[in-house]
Order: sequence, then structure tokens, then C-alpha cells
Amino acid sequence: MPDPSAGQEAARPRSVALVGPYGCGKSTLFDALLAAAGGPARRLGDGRGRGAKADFQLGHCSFMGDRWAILDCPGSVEFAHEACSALAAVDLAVVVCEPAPEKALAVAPLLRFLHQEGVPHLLFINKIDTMTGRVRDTLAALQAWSPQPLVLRQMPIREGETIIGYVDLASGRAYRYRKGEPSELTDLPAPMVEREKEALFALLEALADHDDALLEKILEDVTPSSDEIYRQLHKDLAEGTVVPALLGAGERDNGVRRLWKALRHDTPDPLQTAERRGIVPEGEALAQICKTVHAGHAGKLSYARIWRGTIKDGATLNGHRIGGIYRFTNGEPAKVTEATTGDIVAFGRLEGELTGATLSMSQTAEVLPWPEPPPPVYALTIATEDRKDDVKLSGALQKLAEEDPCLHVVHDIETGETVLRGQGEMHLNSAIERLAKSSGLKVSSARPRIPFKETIRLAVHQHARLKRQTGGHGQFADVKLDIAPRARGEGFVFRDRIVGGAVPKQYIPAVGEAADAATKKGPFGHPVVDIEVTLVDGTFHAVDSSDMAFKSATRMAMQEGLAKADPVLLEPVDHVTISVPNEFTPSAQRLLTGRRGRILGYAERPSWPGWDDVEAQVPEAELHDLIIELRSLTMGLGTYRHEFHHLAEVHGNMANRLVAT
Ligand SMILES: Nc1nc2c(ncn2[C@@H]2O[C@H](COP(=O)(O)OP(=O)(O)OP(=O)(O)O)[C@@H](O)[C@H]2O)c(=O)[nH]1
Ligand SMILES: [Mg+2]
Repeated sequence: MPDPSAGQEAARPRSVALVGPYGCGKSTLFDALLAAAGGPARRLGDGRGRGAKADFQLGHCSFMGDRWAILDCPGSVEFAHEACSALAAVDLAVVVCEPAPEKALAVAPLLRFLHQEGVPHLLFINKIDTMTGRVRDTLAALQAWSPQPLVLRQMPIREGETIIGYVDLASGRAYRYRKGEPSELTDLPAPMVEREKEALFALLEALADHDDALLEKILEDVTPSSDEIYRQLHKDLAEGTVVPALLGAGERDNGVRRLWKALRHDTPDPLQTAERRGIVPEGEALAQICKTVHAGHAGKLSYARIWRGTIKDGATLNGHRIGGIYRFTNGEPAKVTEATTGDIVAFGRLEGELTGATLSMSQTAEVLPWPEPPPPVYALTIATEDRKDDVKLSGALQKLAEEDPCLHVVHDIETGETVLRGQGEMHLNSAIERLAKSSGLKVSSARPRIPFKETIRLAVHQHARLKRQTGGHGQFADVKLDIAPRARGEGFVFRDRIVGGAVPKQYIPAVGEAADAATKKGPFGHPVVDIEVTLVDGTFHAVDSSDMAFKSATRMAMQEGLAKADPVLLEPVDHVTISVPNEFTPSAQRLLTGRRGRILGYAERPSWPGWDDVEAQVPEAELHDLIIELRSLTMGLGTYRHEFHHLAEVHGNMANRLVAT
């Protein structure tokens, strides 16, 4: 594999995703990286980084002659799939984290994910200006969660409590941070010389685990050259055998150039990434869509990673002619004529192609896998203020769902509501906001209604007679019904037990239809399920009877009969599985029982060491904001899934309360 840092020819464009928990400073670092690469001066304090963005931002730049695409991912767990999409497209991930150990732990699931997916990554311990404890403690806390060894590449230099610079362990050089400027070379303070030796030894030990020559040197007490150390770091990072850790403060430009140099040196070549993804190097041009946006007047843009070959503007991919290829320099889309292996660019007007689609000219090339969106855990209804806008709303929702594979739009036939399902409050609210903004529609949202049902507990016999004389000929029908409960899940059935033509055959279907129609709204206002209605007797009139008359009589009989048959409210109960690190298992159980859940048990989560799956049956009415509480109890780590299990009777106060909400 070519070493891009050593090659004579211009290196292929490479890409990096900034990932990490909510608010750890990714967007600030993104700005700092672009600024350090000659981008626009930083818009410090203009709020660029603040406020959670729902999707990743793409920026292009060149650093020391190499071309780069940087992807700034949203941090909230609610947008985790967006980060997954970015990670599926890039050569390297920079995991940004907070300096305090308890806050830094929020990256734990990410480290596990990157390890599982085999994505090469390095750790950037950010906001080092606020660090009070020891960097090593933070690293040790994270190490407990990382399947790969984390190795510190820098050692902080302190003056009192404040970190004022660092030693680059591989080169042995000491630097002093300067706010908003590159760090300057300085002398290592004498009292730190011993500590630097220890830190270097720790780094070498970690690296020697994967290299015998290095191990030999350490055993012989020979310090390897900087070049040797850099080479080993490069190799170990690409192979995923170690995760190097760097320090800095994006907001002050501290450690940003050091990070750039590490990226330049260590980010795998795009061909290596393609190999990791199982893409053979020979063959026709191949790309994959990693994001879809409807950019107003610019139309649809499909962001894509080029895995192989060169794609020129105007080429036909999957049967669609590309209408423009864009890169994003200085925050603005700029048209380019072509894109090549390693590029991440936006293609214009690839109608009909969705995020995840593999693109090629012949369409006979291999189809690349794409991460599945996680199942929805939170729902809100959406409605227009003016019914006239409903068509416009459904068009806008379709576009939104095309941009965001985690967003499900469902028209609930039972409740008549349009329901958005997704990853949480922030996710859905930001989707609704975006929709309102792009479509100009006035919309409102609310908690979805629970699809309650009802049934009866007593069998009753009900007689009803319709007799009306209005002007000409009248209306007459008389029915006797047996209305009886059935077992849960057996549904509705109508039977005819008429003998001797008491009700003529021709009217019987009308009775059946009316009985069925009457189950749509029972005494509590919800659909009635699991009952049996039998027509046992009746009378008719030769002139005045009709289908209509028999329907009316049946409706009357049903209404009266159901009310007398000891009706009861039924609520949907779901089978719920909560997944949490096992230290949170007791909290998860308490959370479920506090929500009228019946715990079924818990067990180790398959192939997730240290995690448990807690199983329970929980009423759907208690699930609306379960995810919010679960995340707040588990540092955002807990997830859950659910599916309808059965309908359960609700009595007394609970029934009143549920019906009232
Ligand atoms: N002290 C300090 N604060 C920082 C640093 N970098 C960012 N911040 C602050 O951290 C907050 C969050 O920064 P962002 O860059 O928006 O964080 P983010 O990771 O992009 O956040 P999300 O995209 O919402 O996940 C802001 O108030 C920044 O001013 C830093 O190096 N030092
Ligand atoms: Mg951000």
C-alpha cells in the first residue's frame, strides 16, 4: 500500500470525521482545523458551533498540499445514525472528548462501535484549557471501556494548575500553547524530564506489543528514533491495534496543528480504506451516497464518497445524469468538474437515489452495504393548522424522510393522526422545525394518542325495535341479539341463528354490517374488540322493512347491549427490551416498574460484554417519554426497543386517568 506521506505524486484526497458526545467541541474544532488550513478566519463567538445541528457538515480544505474533506458530526445520541453514516464514508475518525474523566466516559460506546466496525480512529482530548485533573486519569477511565489500548502521544506541561503546553513524546520536543496561534517551541522544564521519560516509555511499551524490533530495543534500553516511533504509530493506527490520544483546545487553536500533522501522517490512504471495506481496487468508477439534502433552489444534493475511479460532471450514475459536482470550500458549495478516489463531494439532481445507494455507470458493479437506521424510540404527531395544507404537508414529509432515514412517517388509521417516529425529542423537533422552515407551513405537534380498545365481560341478550311512521310508508325492523365476550385476540364475529324466516335472509347481511359498524366506537369511545354477536330472533313487516331499518334497529341494540355488558377499557401492552451497561441494570428495572411494567427478567446482552438486556411488559401509555428518562439515568447510553404484545384490561381510577389524557 502506498504511503501517502512518503510518495512523490500528490496524495489522494482523504477524509476525516469528527465524532464525539454532545457539546464536546467538535464544531469548534472543525472551524479551527479549516482555519489552520487556510480557510476563512474563525467566526469565534458567532454561535457557529452552538446549537445542535441534526446532520453532519462537510468542509473541504488543503493542508500542506494534501486535499481533505472534514465531516463535523452532530453529537447528540439522537443523531447517532448521522455520525454512523459519516463514519461509513471516511478514512479516519477523530473521537473528540471532554477532559474530565466522568464526562469523557460519554465516548465509551463510540469507542466500542469504532472497534467493532474496524474504523481507524484517534482520540482528541479537547478543552484541555479547563483540565484540572491528570490526563492519565482520564485515559485510564476510558481505557476500561476501550477494547484497544489508548496511548498518549503528548504529555501536558503545567504551570500551577494550568496546562500551558505539551511535549510531543515521539520527537521529544516541548511546545508552549499560544491562544489563536500555532504553539511555539520551548524548553522542557527540568523537573519534567523524568516524567517525560516515563511517558515515552509507556508509549513505547504499548507500541512494542505489536513490533518485535521495537520490543528488542526497549529491552536493550535503546531509545528508538522519532521516525521509527512515527512509523510504528502510523502502522498501528491503520491496523487498529492502538488508539493514539492527542491533547488540545479547539477554541484556542491549541494542539490543532499537532492534530493536523497527525492526520496528515496517519490517516490511511483511500485505497486502504476501500480494501478495509472489501472493495477491490480494479473496476469501473464506484461511489456511495452518504447523505441526502434538499437544498432549496439548488435542488437535491447527494453527498457521496468516491470509492474507485473518477466521476465527471454530466456522467450518468444509476441511470441519472449528474447535474453538478460540488465541494465545500470556505463554507460555500463550489462547482468542480470531477471527483476521484477518496473524494467526498455532493452530486446534483440524482433523483430517485437514496442515502446508502451504491452508484456506478453500468449499475452492474458490486452493491456496498450501508448501516441500518436504529428503530424509533420516540413519537410526536404533526398536523397543519389549515386542513387545506395537508397535501403540501405530506409532500414536505416525504422529502424530510428522504433526507433522514431515522425519521418514520406513519398515518395511524385508528387515531387518524400523522405520527413522526424517531430518536427523541430533539430529533423530531428539529425535523419539524426544518419542515416548517422549508415549506412555510404552520404546523403543530403533540403526543400521539394511545390506540385504546374496549371489550365486554358479560353476555347479554338485547332486543330493539324500530317502528316509525312518517308520511307514506314507514320503517320497521325488530332484532334480538346475543352479545357475548370472546377470548382476547379472537376478534369480532357475527352469527345468524334465525330459523323459520323470522328475519328474511335478504336483511341478515345488513344486521351483520351494522353490528360490526357498532364496534367502531364503544361506550368509552374506542373500538370494541373480541365480541360475538348472534342474531337469534326478530320480526319484520312486508312493506315497511328494509336494509336501512334493520341497520338502525341493530345499531340501537348494540348501543344498549354493549353498555349493559360490563364494558372494560383495554390498553396496549408492549414487550420492552432495555439495553444498558450492567451497572445501570437496577435503575432500568426501577424505571420499568415505576411505569407499571412487569419485569420478565434480565440477561447479558448477546455479544455486548458488560451490558444487560432487561425484558418487561409495559403499557404503551407509559412509553412516550421512557427514552428520555432512560438516557438521563444512564449517561445517554441506554436504548430500548418495543413491540406490541397484548391488550390488557384497565380498571377504576387508572382507566379514568388514561381516558382523560
Ligand atoms: N474551554 C473550552 N471550551 C470549548 C472548547 N471548544 C469548544 N468549547 C465550548 O464548548 C461548547 C460546545 O462547542 P461545540 O463546538 O458546539 O461542540 P460540538 O461538539 O460541536 O457540539 P454538538 O455538535 O452539539 O455535539 C461551546 O460553548 C464552545 O465554546 C475548548 O477548546 N475549550
Ligand atoms: Mg457541533
